[in-house]
Order: sequence, then C-alpha cells, then structure tokens
Amino acid sequence: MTRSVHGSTAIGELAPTSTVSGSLAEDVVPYPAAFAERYRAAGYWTGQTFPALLDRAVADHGDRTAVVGTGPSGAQRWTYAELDARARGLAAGLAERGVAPGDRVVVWLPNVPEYLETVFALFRLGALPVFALPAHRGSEIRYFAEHAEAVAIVTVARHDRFDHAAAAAEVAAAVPSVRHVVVAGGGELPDRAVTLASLRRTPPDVLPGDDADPSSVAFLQLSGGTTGLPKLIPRTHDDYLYSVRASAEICGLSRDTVYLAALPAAHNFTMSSPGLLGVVHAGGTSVLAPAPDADTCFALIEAERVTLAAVVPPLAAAWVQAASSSTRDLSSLAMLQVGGAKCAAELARRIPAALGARLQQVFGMAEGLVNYTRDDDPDDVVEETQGSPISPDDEIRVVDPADPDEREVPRGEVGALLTRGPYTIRGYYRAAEQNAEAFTADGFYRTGDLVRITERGDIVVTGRVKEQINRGGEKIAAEEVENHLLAHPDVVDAAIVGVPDEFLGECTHAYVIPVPDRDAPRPNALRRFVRERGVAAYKVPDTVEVVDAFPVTGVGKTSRRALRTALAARATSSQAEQAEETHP
Ligand code: AMP
Ligand code: DBH
Repeated sequence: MTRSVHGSTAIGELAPTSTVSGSLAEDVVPYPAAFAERYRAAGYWTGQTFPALLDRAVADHGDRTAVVGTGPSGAQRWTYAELDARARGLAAGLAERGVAPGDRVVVWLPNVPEYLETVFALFRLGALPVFALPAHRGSEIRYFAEHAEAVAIVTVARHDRFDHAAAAAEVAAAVPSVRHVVVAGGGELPDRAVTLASLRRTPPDVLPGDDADPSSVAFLQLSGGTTGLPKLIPRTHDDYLYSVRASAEICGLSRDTVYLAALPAAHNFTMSSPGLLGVVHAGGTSVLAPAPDADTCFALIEAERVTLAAVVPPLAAAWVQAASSSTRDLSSLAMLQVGGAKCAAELARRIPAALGARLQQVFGMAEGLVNYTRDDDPDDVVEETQGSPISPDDEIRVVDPADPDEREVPRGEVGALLTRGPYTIRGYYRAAEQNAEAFTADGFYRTGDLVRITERGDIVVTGRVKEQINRGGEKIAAEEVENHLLAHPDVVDAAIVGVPDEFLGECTHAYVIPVPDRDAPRPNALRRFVRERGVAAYKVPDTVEVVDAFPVTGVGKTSRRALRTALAARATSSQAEQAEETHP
C-alpha cells in the first residue's frame, strides 16, 4: 500500500490537509494529491529524506573528505563519517535539552563547518532549520524566531565585528518560545547560552528524524520578499531532494567534485543548486570560504583544487578583474556558476578567458524553480540567457502583467513569469493572506520576474513586476525598509526605489518626507537610524533624499515607478552633463 500523504485534496484546492506531519499542518499548503502522485510516478519524488541522504554518503564515501573550512576552533577537515558522527552527537545533545521533532531552530551561522554539522543534526532530530543569513541582525532574527515559534537559535560568538551570540541572547529574552542559544565556538558567552561542543552526547543508534515522512516539511528557507517582512518557505524532503539530485546531474557532479561555497551557506543557491547538498549526494568535497573576495577564494581554489564555485554577478566581475593580476593557480576550476541576479552578457563573455572556467548561468528562487544553462549549450545561449528549468514537469507561464485574467503573451514576448512544478512551493509558511497574492487559484507561483522565452526554449530575465530591489543578488523588499524609516519620529513618509548601479546592478535610494515645521533629519542620520534598528547592512539605503512630496498614482498610492523614472531621467541628464564637460 502506498502511504496516504496528501489525503483527498483536489487539484487546485488550497485547504491544508491533516497529512503534513505534526504541528505544521495548518501552516503549510500541501501539494494536491493528484500532483503528488504524478511526481512520484514520474520518479521525481523518491521518498528519500535528508538523514537518508547522509546515510548514503557515509555508506558509499565514508572515508572521503566531506567538508573543509575554518570554524571558531580553527581549520577543520571532516570525512563523511566524521560529519555524521558529529551531527548525531549534537542531535543527541539537543534532544536531551528537549528539542523535539517538528520544532523550529533558527540557524544563524556564517560559512563554518559547524553549519553542516548543525543542519544534519537538526535533520537527524526531525527538527526544522530556519535558515537565516549571517548578514541578518536582531530585528530579522527576532522576526524569524517569533513567526516560526523557534525553540532555539544556533549561532557563533563574534563574526564580522558583530556579536552574534549577544544578539541571539537578546532575541531569546524577548521571544518566549526560544529556550536555547547554542554557540559554535567558545569565548565569553551571554547568559543562557551554551557552546555547541558542550552539547555533544553519545547518540543512540536511531534518532527521531531517521524515519521522517518524506512528504513532510524538512526546513524553512527565506524569501527575499516583497512585503513588510520576509516570508518563510516550507520545503519538503521529497521536493527539495529531487531538485538537489537533478541539479547534481545537470552540473555533472561526482565524488571528484570540489565545491567552493563562496556565498553564504544558507543561501538557497549555495545549498541546493547543486551546492552543498548536491555535493553530499555525489560524495564530493565542500570547501567553505570564510569570505567571498578574490584573495580568500583564489587561495582556497589553489590549495584545495576546487573544481566548481558559485557566485553572484558583482562577485564574478570582481574575480574576473582580480584574475588578471593574480599569481594563484586556478587551473582546477572547471565551472563558475553565476546567479542570484542578472549576469550581463559582456561579463558572461569575459569569464571563460579570465578564469579558465566554463560559465553556467543559474536563475533560481528559494520558492522552487531553478534554471540552468547546460554544458552542451552553444556559447550565445550560455552568455545571453538564464537557461531552462531543471524538470520536464516545471510548468512555465509567461503572462501579460496588466491583464487581470493573466492570459499568456505570444511566445518570445516579455511577460510575468508564473510557475508550478515538482519542487515549487504551493504557499508560504503561515501566510494565508500573502499566499492569495503570490499564488494563482490553480497553484502557480507568481515569481514577480519579467521574462521572455527564446525560440530554443531558454529563459531571458528582462526585469520584474515585484516591489523588490536586487542589490547584487541580495534581495530587498522596499516595504520592509520603508517601515524602518517610518519608525523615525521626524519622518512622515518614505519610499525606496532601486537605481541602476554599474557594480551591483542596482542600489537603493530612499525618498523621505519629513514632518513639517521641524528640522529635516539628515540623510546620514537616517541611514544610521535604520542600521541601529538591527537590520542587515545591505538593506540600509545607499542614498537618502529628503523631499516635500512623492508622485502618486491615480488611486493616490505612492508611485515608485514615477520615482524611478524621475531618478533615471536625472541620472541620464547628469551623465549627459558630464559627457559635455569631458567632450566639449
Ligand atoms: P528569492 O525569491 O528571494 O529566492 O529570490 C529569487 C529571485 O532572484 C528571482 O525571482 C529573481 O528575481 C532573482 N534571480 C535569481 N537568479 C537570477 C538570475 N540568474 N538572473 C536574474 N534574476 C535572478
Ligand atoms: O537568487 C536566488 O534565490 C537563487 C539563485 C540561484 C536561488 O534560490 C537558486 C539559484 O537556487
């Protein structure tokens, strides 16, 4: 008998069923039964779980190096067997502290080997990691902890001149569900925090996560978001591991792969496209870069004979530049993946010669759909498109964004991208209201991206319809930053827009309307105000301008489009002025 995982839910019906395990049932929109059956029948969903993924790596490659990196206790190099032993030991210690299957745990770690230890410990326990980025600060961590009712936060002491442990302890004091702060590494710990090492116990042979339901949610990933606060993305074992295995195959991973994690480990790109988990699937080695700069990463590529690395476009540009004067041996690097934001064709063309590596463009999203250019694609496709989907069952619709009925545009024309498929979520976590906007009635995710499809079937990203700024691959929801500015007592209104930037692709500009008859706040003071509210540095507006009024739309809403147009016009005219100065 097959396991009845999605009960009798009809296609398109969004009501959750009781079949998603544990307390998550009301919080998650499951795949409708007919789709789940189809994805199983097609062989995409195999019933594999995260603990089983590691089991297989240990069985097949136990003595091979799984992870290389520098953690709080120095340089580390662990085999698959060692990684698993650590993860089991930590799982046992967390269980002893009362962390139970289904519990949510915020993982707030930089690129240290303990990241993998922690993530697999939580999988072994059946607890759900909530993936925060190292750049996040107190206000974001607090929101994740509150929204997911997390029971613990796992972090480091000081990193990047910031005391993560102290910030985590503050969140724990403010959020009643958070009972534990676990710190990888030693040093002075805040009250209530314990070290990760002190938790390790002799594990039992079987841990609760070892028989997890493969259709249940395994973790919560973050969305860059378009609304006031980032949304949490529930991913199941079945759907995510399908995307990982298929990505590993598309990218030709093997046990000889040495993958450099240059971007944050918790980023969906680094984790799964094919990323750290693809490497575990293939039995290869992951090298965790403590920082993404060319000096750090080129040294690691040389020392570890790295074959594959993944970066965002501004980083690719910096590496291309640095390569011309670097004496490092980069000859092992066979492929550089570029994704997270649009890679300009000029940059794409320079990569192979500058780095001696093939380029792969990757257009993905934590919600699901991932597109790759393929190894046998012609050069112009690799340079000028963002590739094609992983799965034959990724459904793509390109629709007229102005049409309330969302009718498809003719092939080749630009439209808004909607998608549905075997590893794309059907809804955000605990977000009924946002789900009504972000998903169609028949379960397509509205990506917010503007794309066109080439004759050959490749996707070209041309822009977006969502209120989000892509600052070199780091996504910023305009509304979230506006809300921080609005908290300032001298501000009556604020609007954030993206402005073109040569290096980052886009940076942020804030328009602020001050309270009348008071001294207008200074731009730098407003930037500091936002930073001191405890948000990731990349969200602090790059520039701030105090104005009397915004343009408004017909219905009286602030028109970000009009603000962008005004800003673009000003940039063009000032460039024209500069051009006149240099070429009279
Ligand atoms: P998130 O939903 O926060 O995971 O961010 C995913 C978004 O990043 C996509 O919807 C795109 O807007 C953007 N993105 C990712 N990769 C690319 C790429 N290669 N080219 C253009 N945009 C990209
Ligand atoms: O930007 C992204 O979110 C992203 C980019 C490349 C992603 O989630 C992915 C690959 O899986």
